[in-house]
Amino acid sequence: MRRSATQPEVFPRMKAVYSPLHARHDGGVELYRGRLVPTFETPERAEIIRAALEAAGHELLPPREIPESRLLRVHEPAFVEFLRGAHARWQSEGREGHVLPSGFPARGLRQDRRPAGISGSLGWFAFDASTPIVAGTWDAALAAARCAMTAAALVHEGQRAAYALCRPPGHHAARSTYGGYCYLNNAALAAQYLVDEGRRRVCVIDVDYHHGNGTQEIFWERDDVLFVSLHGDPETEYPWFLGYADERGAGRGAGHTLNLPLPAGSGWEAYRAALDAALAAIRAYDPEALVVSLGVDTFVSDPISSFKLEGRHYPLIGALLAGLGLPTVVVQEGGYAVAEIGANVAGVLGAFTA
Ligand code: OKP
Ligand code: ZN
Repeated sequence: MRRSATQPEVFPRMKAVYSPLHARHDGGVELYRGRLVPTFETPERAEIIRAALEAAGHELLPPREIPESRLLRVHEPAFVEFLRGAHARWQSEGREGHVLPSGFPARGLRQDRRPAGISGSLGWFAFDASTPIVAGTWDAALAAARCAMTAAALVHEGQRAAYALCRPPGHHAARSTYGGYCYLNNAALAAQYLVDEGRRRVCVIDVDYHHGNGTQEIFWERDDVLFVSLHGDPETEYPWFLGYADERGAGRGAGHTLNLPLPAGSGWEAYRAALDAALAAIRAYDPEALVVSLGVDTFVSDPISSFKLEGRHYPLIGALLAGLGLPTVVVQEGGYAVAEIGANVAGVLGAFTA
């Protein structure tokens, strides 16, 4: 679309919140199919998305210095303190190697006390071994959370939509657990920000390939946030232990969680039908704002996922989401087919400026 100085901006650019601090989270390994491999969640991902957004004419801006106290609207203080200090503590106890947990409080083990030492603490707060903590992890996670909350602030202040280029992602992180490459729940923080600023019903729709177990847990007993998720069936797909169709919320939140698992290998037709069901549930809830957990690991050649969406489907997803006509915060989650990640994200966002 060509513009000149004399022409009005008919196709306004989208505000996209980005921080270079994401790059401090790098160099980790994850346990993947029995091997320690370099993590799939790399700094390159965010830089490729940034380049694609710039090429598409979106406006990049830095996150605001949102007070850290906002984190505690979603996360437990002890969890935040642990994340902030975990790497320094690991080092001060003279350990080498990567900061990964190696034991977890499974059934039959005590759930009522956190061990004092660093290894027990890691197993207490983590739920998998795919989520390393390096020296810069806290700085990056905090910056990502601020990107999400800044995008929420922009939307609250009147932007029709805003995008947060969050890295590390967030939707697997719960009130006091981390995993799945996620430390702080960026999308939940954005939704909570909108609630705290007075939006009465907020919906989080999670279109990442993996179930957003952390977001679901955070809002499980609440009726002021509707959580809707399309994802690979946890019978076979990560995170395996949450995301089944019979999970509908509890207490006041009963009926305010909707899971739409799809078999691994699903293509656009099945995906589109599930998305239509999600959109109908959202319209029935009549929210005042929408948060999209945007993972593009639904792409056919994603290295760790098994849906078969193609590049041309992302603008269609964007158009369907934009068609809700809601003030919308789009928060970056997964997507590991690095060569196509920028085009796929830009494909979704383009629908919000058209
Ligand atoms: C993060 B996000 C499967 C191993 C899965 C963790 C995947 C985290 C995905 N064999 N490892 O939702 O994109
Ligand atoms: Zn994912």
